Order: sequence, then C-alpha cells, then structure tokens
Amino acid sequence: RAQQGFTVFFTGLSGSGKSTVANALMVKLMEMGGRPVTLLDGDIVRKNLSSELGFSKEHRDLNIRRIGYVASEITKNGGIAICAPIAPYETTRRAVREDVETFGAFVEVHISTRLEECERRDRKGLYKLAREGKIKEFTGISDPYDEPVNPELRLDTENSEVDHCAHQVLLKLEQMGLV
Ligand code: GGZ
Repeated sequence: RAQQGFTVFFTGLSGSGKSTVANALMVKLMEMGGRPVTLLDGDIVRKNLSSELGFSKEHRDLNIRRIGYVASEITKNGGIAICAPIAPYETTRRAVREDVETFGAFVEVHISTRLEECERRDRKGLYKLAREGKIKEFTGISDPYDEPVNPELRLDTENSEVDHCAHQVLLKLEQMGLV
C-alpha cells in the first residue's frame, strides 16, 4: 500500500527560522524522492492565496484555515505538505490538525527561538517598526502568540544549526513511520 500523506506544520515567531528550517527539510525530503513535496510558506501564501488579508485575529485565522485546507488536500492525495506560518492561535492550530488528521498525519513543529533573539536578528527590520508603533498588531510585540502545548517537536535556531533542526524533523518522521 502507498504510504499515507502527511503535513509538517511549523509555527513560531517572525524571524524564528521557520522558513529556513522548512526549506532545508523540503530539500531533504525531495532528495529522498518518490513523493511530491509542497511548501506553503507564510509570506508566499500571503502573496498568492491571502493577499487581501491583514493581521487581525479574524484574518490570521482565515489565512491559517486556508493553509490547512490546502495541506489537507495534499495529505489526502498522499503527498507531503510543509507549512510555515506564524499561526499564533492554539485553537486555530488545533482546528487545522483535525482537518489534516482526517486524511493523514499532522506533525506540529514549534520553532521556539526566543523573542529576544528574533528581535536581535530583526532580519527584515519589522521588530524595529513594531516597537516604534509603525506596524500594529505585531506578533510578540503588540499581538499574542500562544505557545504550543503539545507539539510533536520543539526546536530552536538559537542553539541549533538549521541543518540539525531539519535533521531532527526527519528523524521524527522516521520514528512516526511516515518516511
Ligand atoms: C506578524 C507580520 C505582521 C504582523 C507583517 N505580525 O518574518 P516575516 O514577516 O517574513 O513573516 C511574517 C509574516 C507573517 O505572516 P503569517 O501568514 O505567517 O502570519 S499568520 O500566521 O499570523 O497569519 C512577517 C510579516 O508577515 N508580518 N505584519 N503584524 N507578522
């Protein structure tokens, strides 16, 4: 029987390293071959699927439910979906998990890089703007982030290299019998 599809769902603050780890994981999974891998990265989804949305709770939830829907379709068809949005709300993450688990496995990976470190990096200068009040409702500064309670995996890019993090995810997928 063909292997079941699954979704790897990264969650974490802006600048935590979600996209970088997600990309490294995608490369590893593609090298293994056999199954299509689809990356649904936060800012790419926002550009293509959620361009009309802002950052209110309602809009973030809508964005995450759309990502969840696409991931569940991919999972249903036996593919691999890798999602990397902030996804700040626990209830919304749980709803997406339920959608996906109808068809396959859901692997939640919390990239738990501390706010202080994300802000120190400030790769896109957004934290500075948020502190100055020029960006409103910024996650971690002026908007909430619910820490994941029971993620399958918790990793951070402050104490571990990106490649090591991606490898840990791969090991978890092996343990779960998914790859
Ligand atoms: C958080 C924001 C905001 C606000 C713009 N809050 O590091 P980035 O820049 O590239 O990733 C962040 C991205 C967040 O989009 P998501 O779709 O992942 O968010 S959510 O899951 O909550 O829907 C950041 C940028 O957009 N950005 N304004 N106010 N991040």
